[in-house]
Amino acid sequence: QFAKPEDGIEYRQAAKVLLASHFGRMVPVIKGEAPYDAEAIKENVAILNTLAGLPWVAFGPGFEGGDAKPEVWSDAKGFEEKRENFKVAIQNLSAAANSSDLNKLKAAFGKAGQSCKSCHDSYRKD
Ligand code: ASC
Repeated sequence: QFAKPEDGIEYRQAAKVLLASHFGRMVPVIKGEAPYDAEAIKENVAILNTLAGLPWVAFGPGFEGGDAKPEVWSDAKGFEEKRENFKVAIQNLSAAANSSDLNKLKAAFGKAGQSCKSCHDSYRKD
């Protein structure tokens, strides 16, 4: 899958760049600074849904390094819990987007952002 660990690290970082872009671009809508286009949000969240599954294959054994703390590997169970929490948060965000209800979207968006931050606080070097 990856010829060398650096390729995996580059892959997971690239996936995170895209995740951050597709997550962050919804902020103006969440803040009420841009109009809520339910169809555009649905399309964007569908992309997020796909992206959200990508980084993890490159966090397995042998992919230590990059911005990841050693705890990703020494506390693999804790990291897996964060990953599961994120998966659920993105599923809930998809459901909220598909409901076309801005208030549901705002709530689910906030929880997804907390999930990102909670994992970064524990497992990413600052
Ligand atoms: C982002 C991004 C994160 C999360 C986090 C939410 O857009 O890049 O890591 O949101 O900041 O609190």
